[in-house]
Amino acid sequence: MAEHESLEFGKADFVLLDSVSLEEFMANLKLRFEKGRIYTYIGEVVVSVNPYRAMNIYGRDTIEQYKGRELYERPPHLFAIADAAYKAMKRRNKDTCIVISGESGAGKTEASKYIMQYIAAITNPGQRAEVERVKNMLLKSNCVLEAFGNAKTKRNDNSSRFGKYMDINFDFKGDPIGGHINNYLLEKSRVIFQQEGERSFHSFYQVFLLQNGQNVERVLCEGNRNVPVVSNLIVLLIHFVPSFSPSQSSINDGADFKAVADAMKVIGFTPDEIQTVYKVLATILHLGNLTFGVDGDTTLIENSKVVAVIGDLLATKEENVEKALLYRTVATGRDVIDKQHTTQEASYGRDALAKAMYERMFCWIVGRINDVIEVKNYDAKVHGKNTVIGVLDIYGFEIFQNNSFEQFCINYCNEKLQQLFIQLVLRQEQEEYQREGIPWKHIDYFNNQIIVDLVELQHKGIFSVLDEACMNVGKVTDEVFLQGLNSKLAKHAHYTSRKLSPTDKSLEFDRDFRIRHYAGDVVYSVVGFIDKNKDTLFQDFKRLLYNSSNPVLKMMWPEGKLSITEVTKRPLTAATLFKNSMIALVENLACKEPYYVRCIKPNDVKSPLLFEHERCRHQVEYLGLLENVRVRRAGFANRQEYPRFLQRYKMISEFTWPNHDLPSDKEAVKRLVQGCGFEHDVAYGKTKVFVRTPRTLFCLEEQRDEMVGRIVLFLQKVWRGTI
Ligand code: AD9
Ligand code: MG
Repeated sequence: MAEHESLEFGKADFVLLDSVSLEEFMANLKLRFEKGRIYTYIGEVVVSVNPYRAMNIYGRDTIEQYKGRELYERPPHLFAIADAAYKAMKRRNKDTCIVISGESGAGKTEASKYIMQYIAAITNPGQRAEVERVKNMLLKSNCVLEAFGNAKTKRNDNSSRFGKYMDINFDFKGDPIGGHINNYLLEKSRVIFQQEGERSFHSFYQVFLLQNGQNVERVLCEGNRNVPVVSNLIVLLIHFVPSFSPSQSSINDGADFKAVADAMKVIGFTPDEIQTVYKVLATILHLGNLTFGVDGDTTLIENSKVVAVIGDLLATKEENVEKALLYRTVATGRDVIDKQHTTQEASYGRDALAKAMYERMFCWIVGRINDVIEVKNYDAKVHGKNTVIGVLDIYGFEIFQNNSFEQFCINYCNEKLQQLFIQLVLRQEQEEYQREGIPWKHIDYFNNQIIVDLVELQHKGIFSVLDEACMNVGKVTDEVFLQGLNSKLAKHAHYTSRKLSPTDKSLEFDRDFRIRHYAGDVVYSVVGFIDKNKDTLFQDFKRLLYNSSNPVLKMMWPEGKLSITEVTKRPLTAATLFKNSMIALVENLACKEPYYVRCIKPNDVKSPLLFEHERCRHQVEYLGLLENVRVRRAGFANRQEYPRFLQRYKMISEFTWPNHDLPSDKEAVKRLVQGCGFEHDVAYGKTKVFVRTPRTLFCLEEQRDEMVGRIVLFLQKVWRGTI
């Protein structure tokens, strides 16, 4: 229970509600939001409502208030959860993780940054230079990754278009000594196409920034101090980024550009590397302007000047670029021939190249950051185990007008995280009470495993059906994939399509299917699923980039080294890669001690004033927050095996110190607890003692500290011979 907060702000912990009902929950959430209290606990889970305004609650003074304190000593805050994860790691030498979830725009990325800032602020009291360097890198990496991996969507002006899991490694003193970032499936289709009202990745606008109201043609034609590489370009129309218009009010591309350039320098990107990044961005924009035509039987590039510019940017010959765009090298038996593309194939290749260059560059940037932040010179034998706090900030559940393969993957990822929450918070907890024989009335919740299975199950799941469709030789269409789904999933309660529900006019024949997700219904259009899953990039492009005389670019494309006859293996599909990475992520999180932040988006218009009841209620329901309160309320904050409990607290009771003569440790613990007067707050399981409220544990800790102090004093006196 959080103290130091007046009741006029509502209940700081939902566990303290007079009765657990949706109405009471919502009333408390709303009251707190309106009073500017954006955080509320459910035990150790933080529920956060996006305030959509700057809050004066993240400064140095607030950090000091939370440092080293117990969760319930201060009003609810992200800092308290960060501190709890940090303390658990330090005290018990355990890896912990903070999982931040919620839909798009709910405030996950902001939360992850505050958590990192807090950890940076409370560590390294000794001001060791190497630790300061690591902290600085970790913080600076955010700004770079956001520039290249975030974009404005309809839901969020700074929407993460990739998933991010960051490990922060600590030494035995509890100071950060390094880290590692895993990135998940960047939404690269955004490079070539954005829905109306959305933008491409911030990086494009930052680099070709629109300072002083200059428009992009002028920037690109006349050059820009910051972007010398594009100074000789002639670009009249930018197809890939049609929304290349003055910055959005909430986004300051000019200022962000400076911050990113500075961060890249601090992280250690060399001038050549930074130039190459700009060149890749410029290449992508130029690719967008390439058009193809035919002359008799020959496919040709209509605006060949652009090819010359691309050749320059990629440090390769113009004719090599042209050949890679118009031909495909194929091996037929022992012969190798150049097969000319149709205009359609050439356009496909151009788009695939643009997407792949961006994605590869993004992964390369993450790799470079990892090079710099990885743990160095740490010998566990000498310094003890190095422990980890993982912070997960991934794209939130999203529903757009038009939902495609990317939304499907993003929403599947959110299903996986919800499943993890269910397993760790709702299910395991209840199972343990039953196992231990603690009287317990089962609390029902919706288990979304059925939807996770619908997507990922071998042979039967949607990913499998998609992969099967992609394996077929000959012309495989998205409709064939949809037919496959219809035949395999006709009876599934969470799947439907127009064929299966002919009267449902919201679904188009041969195009749409609908999934009933834990967070709501989403209609996906199958258009593009096959292509995006196959994710084909002609080998010719890989060779083109590998053979560039720009060493940085070459490094990004090592597989271009292989000749056509050496490339035999069919690469894994995008769906399989994503599924495998999600399964690995969940396994990784499950073996750490988890802390949760559950973010709620109060309205769809980014208003600091509006608490849209229906929108919020829906989120509270699908996040399972009410069930969380019920389990928590009926449950126990802490549990320990009897011998361990005894070991820690035996000095506070005359019955157990220094040893007890009771028939079992369980009996001894009972005696100890009775002696302290905590009987009402404790239950005894088969192997463990369960403590209901954290306050009891806190009192036990205080008494222990006092006794340990007295014992030490006593021993000192004995040694000095004064006793
Ligand atoms: V997405 O799934 O990446 O599309 P997020 O990450 O959940 O989404 P984000 O953290 O980017 O959302 O928050 C969206 C916007 O809400 C931010 O750009 C801020 O303008 C605003 N926000 C979020 N949290 C806070 C906060 N604690 N204080 C002030 C906030 N503003
Ligand atoms: Mg985000």
